[in-house]
Amino acid sequence: MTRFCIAGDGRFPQKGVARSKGVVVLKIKRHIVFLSLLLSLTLTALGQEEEGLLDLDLEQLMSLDVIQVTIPGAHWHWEDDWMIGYQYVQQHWRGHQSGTRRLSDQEVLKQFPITHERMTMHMHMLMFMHGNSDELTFMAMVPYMEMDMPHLTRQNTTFTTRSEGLGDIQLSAILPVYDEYPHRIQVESGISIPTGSVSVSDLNGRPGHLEYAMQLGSGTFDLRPKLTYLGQTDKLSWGAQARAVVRVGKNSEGYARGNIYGLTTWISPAVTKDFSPSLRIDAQHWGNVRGIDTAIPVANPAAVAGLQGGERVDLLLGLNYGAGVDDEGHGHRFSIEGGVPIYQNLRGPQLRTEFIIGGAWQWTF
Ligand SMILES: [Cu+2]
Repeated sequence: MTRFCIAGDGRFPQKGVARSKGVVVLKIKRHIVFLSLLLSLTLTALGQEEEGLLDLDLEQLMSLDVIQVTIPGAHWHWEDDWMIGYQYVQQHWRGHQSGTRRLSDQEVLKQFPITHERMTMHMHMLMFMHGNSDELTFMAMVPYMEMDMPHLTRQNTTFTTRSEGLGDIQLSAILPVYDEYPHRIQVESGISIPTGSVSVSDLNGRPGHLEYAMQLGSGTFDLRPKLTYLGQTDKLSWGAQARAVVRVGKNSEGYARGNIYGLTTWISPAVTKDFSPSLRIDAQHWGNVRGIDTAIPVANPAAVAGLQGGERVDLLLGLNYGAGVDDEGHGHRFSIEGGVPIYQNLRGPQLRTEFIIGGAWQWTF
């Protein structure tokens, strides 16, 4: 029986190739260079596609493997397959923006007694997947968060707040709804459980709760539906995913984080059987906080419920590698991905994203 694991970004046209999406810290002008490079790689791959396919028999085609490792759950598993994985994501914010306009620290300090110079988030996530049957895959994700925020006051003094701990555990069911070479479509029905704290105070003992973005979870049960399209030939994989995070009700502190609506699309030419770079664009809109946590001191913009929403488009570059993945899709996959925003529009003053970088490992057996 042929098996394969279609993963996240659907990058790999070849079985056993792990894909990674990576975004690298780049200056905006360099995006054009990378886009051109990816485009030429893609065109080359497309040009070779027809000939390449002739080299494969039907059995091989069926076992081609689409894996976008850095997009959790962008694949399904076949009956009795297991997968464990680990993903690390680091996001950096630096400086403020209001709408699309950048603000200096001094401009923010005219409105608030305190501003943030930057923020850093590290997310470590354990992933588990199991093919209950060919028609149903279960997934669980357990995140561990670490965040810090250096502050600058009008008196020109600085201090840093930190938070760390378990985030919101996510559970989902993935259902393949279409599988005709070279296209696949899957629906994911997910939920997150409010296991992450929403009453985190500063580890250094400052009074009150930390700002909304520094809390470890949403505090609400969140619906997390996704619709994923995956495409793959032996030379190229591509895909798109629509996602939403919808908060149900309000949390114990009297608010709900804004809903999130995102759309991502990617393309990944196979350079060798096991290696492929990837280019991904991710667009998202997130709403303001609904309600107010009155335990958060309103001394800086990140403490204001109405200054949390925004839109952002990120450009991400990745590298994907599959280590000894066999015909059944079993084996180890690695990927790294990094990116920068190419557009941000923020209900500000709000911290602006500077870059995102991360990596993932998945083992299917
Ligand atoms: Cu998996």
